[in-house]
Amino acid sequence: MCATCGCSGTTAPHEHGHGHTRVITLELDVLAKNDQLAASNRRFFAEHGIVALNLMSSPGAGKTTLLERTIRDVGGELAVSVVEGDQASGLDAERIRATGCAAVQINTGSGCHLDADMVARGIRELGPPDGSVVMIENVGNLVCPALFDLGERAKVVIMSVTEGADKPLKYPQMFRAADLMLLTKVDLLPHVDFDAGRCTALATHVNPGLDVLPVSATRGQGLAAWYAWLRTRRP
Ligand SMILES: Nc1nc2c(ncn2[C@@H]2O[C@H](COP(=O)(O)OP(=O)(O)O)[C@@H](O)[C@H]2O)c(=O)[nH]1
Ligand SMILES: [Mg+2]
Ligand SMILES: [Zn+2]
Repeated sequence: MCATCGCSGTTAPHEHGHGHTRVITLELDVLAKNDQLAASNRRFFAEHGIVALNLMSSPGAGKTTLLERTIRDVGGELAVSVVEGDQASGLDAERIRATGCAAVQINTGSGCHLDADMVARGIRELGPPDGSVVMIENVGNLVCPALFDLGERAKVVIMSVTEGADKPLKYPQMFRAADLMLLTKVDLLPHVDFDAGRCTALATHVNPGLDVLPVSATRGQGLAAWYAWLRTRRP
């Protein structure tokens, strides 16, 4: 936001004649500082043989449901713990703890993404064991979580079939940043107007290196492939 007049920084030049150079510089500073802290997180994870994954999606796409199911299915094989990010409440961490898995909740208040410093603090509180998997559930938002490196091994975007097949074109930064797209809620495909082939084609158009796996966290469809992908990332 423009510090002088409070505009978004994208409006046409104003009468008071100031530019927006300072705003842009500040944003770059924030990202540069975040990148330093993310590098420190990445070193910590590497030293301890920990695989951290950054799970991102719109609100309600099914991140927590997927985590609950994943922990139930492969928690005996992979030591999993969870960092939960939401603006408010401890609801998701409670859902994860109900599976018997350790979880810490980070509340971002008015913030709309997790940053590397929040994750560092969450990890200190969580104390994940060496050789384990840390799932980081980001704040539900398809925009700025894509910009903030957390020091993770891989970024996973969870896209549900109720969101509209055009989202990879509208939010390309997210789909470009991701290593894997889980196309979830495929159990609902018979009931919604959603072209899964088009969505996959658009996602791989913006990111030709993107892996795509169709899954249903509630019915179990495709989960074996997700667990196989997870095992290839294990320490
Ligand atoms: N039909 C169906 N519903 C799902 C699936 N995964 C999640 N949901 C539902 O979607 C809603 C939001 O899920 P949640 O995991 O809280 O989403 P989050 O905000 O991304 O963590 C809940 O009502 C879930 O039961 C799925 O695979 N199939
Ligand atoms: Mg959630
Ligand atoms: Zn944000």
